[in-house]
Amino acid sequence: MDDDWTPPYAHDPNPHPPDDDPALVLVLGGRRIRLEPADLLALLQIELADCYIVSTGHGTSGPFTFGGVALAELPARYGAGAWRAVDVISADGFRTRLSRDELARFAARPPLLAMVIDGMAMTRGQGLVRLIVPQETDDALRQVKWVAEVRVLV
Ligand SMILES: Nc1nc2c(c(=O)[nH]1)N[C@H]1C(S)=C(S)[C@@H](COP(=O)(O)O)O[C@H]1N2
Ligand SMILES: [Mo]
Repeated sequence: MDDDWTPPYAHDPNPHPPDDDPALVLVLGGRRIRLEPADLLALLQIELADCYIVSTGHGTSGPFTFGGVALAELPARYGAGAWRAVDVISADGFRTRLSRDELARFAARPPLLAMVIDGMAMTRGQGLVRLIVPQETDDALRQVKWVAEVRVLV
């Protein structure tokens, strides 16, 4: 596995999108695959009801129903073999890591790359494309807005 970084987290959520480009790059086995929201919308869509964003700074929002692609779908779909974890990194340098074991344990409510919120297309301001990890209920450090890179680690 790559460097096991300590996330540069401050509980100081950024309300402003760093740029206008909602595409993300899937980094997998030496390849860099650019995926637009439309590419993700062409894959199997999953809906997760009763999701909350729990900010330790400005309170809890929700419940929301998020729609999108299961994060665990991407390594399989794009031909990763023995992958061990996925790093999800935003355009403003926020990030989280989900291990393959965690994603398997969470499969009943799979962490999503979300593009829909309460039946509406998510706006860039709302986080498009946003990682939603429904199992995280004590803070929102894994609810990464503006996903710019998904890096598959072997
Ligand atoms: N890209 C990015 N995602 C982020 C953050 C951030 O600063 N940048 N802050 C996190 C934190 S600490 C919180 S509390 C929530 C805030 O989500 P909200 O803007 O939907 O309330 O986003 C999380 N995701
Ligand atoms: Mo937060």
